[in-house]
Amino acid sequence: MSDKTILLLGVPMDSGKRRAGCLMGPDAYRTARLPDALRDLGHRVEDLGNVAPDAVDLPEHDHLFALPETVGWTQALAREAEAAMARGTPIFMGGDHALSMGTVTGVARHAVEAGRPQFVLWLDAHTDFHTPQTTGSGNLHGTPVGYATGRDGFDAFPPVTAPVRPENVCMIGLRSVDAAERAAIEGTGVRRYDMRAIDEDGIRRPLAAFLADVAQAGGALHVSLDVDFLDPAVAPAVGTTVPGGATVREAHLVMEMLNDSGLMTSLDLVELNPMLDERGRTAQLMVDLAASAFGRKVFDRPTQRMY
Ligand code: 6HN
Ligand code: MN
Ligand code: MN
Ligand code: MN
Repeated sequence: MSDKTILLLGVPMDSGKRRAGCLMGPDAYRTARLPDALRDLGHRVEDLGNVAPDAVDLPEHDHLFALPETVGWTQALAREAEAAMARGTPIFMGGDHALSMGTVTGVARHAVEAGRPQFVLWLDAHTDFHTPQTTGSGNLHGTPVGYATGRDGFDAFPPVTAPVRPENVCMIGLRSVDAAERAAIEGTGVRRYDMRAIDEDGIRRPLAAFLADVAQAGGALHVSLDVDFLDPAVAPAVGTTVPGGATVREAHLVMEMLNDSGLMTSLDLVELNPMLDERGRTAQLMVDLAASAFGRKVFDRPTQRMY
């Protein structure tokens, strides 16, 4: 039993794409008893309620969906995320993946002030590496990694004062990458493991190597878990399903290794769309995965794994 202070922040954000429903995510996590699951593990849990977007004075954009609202969320979330880091381990209950524009840049600001490098583990079918110029869909949930790593073209958004080094980003679960994203990401040091890599070598090895680097650097580690990281057969409640995703056990192993490592400093749970769920099974699976990340296990392991 450990005794972390976990801060739950609801982010009822739906502006990152056209299909509505993610705004119900925070209440689905509460209904699926995420707070109790974490308390049962011995942690102090504070539900800080829901964040609201700042009002910003910007016109709507022809191509980008809900740009002003997304900028307002980014500004508010960066502030809330930075503040939460001083008090505990925040879990951002989304909300769509555009929320990570705010959460990642906010936690990175805190890390830089504390003199620690920020690392990001991106668990997703997608790289979300677009910019407002390259996105074909105009859906800004496809851009948060581009923004947080300091790519050009986000002029309408708050300036990124603490960009995350691409070398410090590790993506696992990839299986749907647009041509413009692929071209851009191939020139960077972003570590990317597609599903073929997982099929061939398993999920443990790349994650262990990344965690070893985070530990060695004394880094802060933000984890962003997109529901579509999981196979749609086990996690149907997401608008961007892509077949061939992670299994229930692969996902739990990632979370269990994160807990063993003691390295995770903040967590996003994103893209849950309760409108698309089946009897709450996806919400429940996400709660169970979060519980694994905070210490739920079947049996204790006699020795800590070496990273
Ligand atoms: N997500 N690459 C596609 C787009 O519209 O830019 C899909 C983005 C998915 C976003 O995974 O959070
Ligand atoms: Mn995503
Ligand atoms: Mn600060
Ligand atoms: Mn995705």
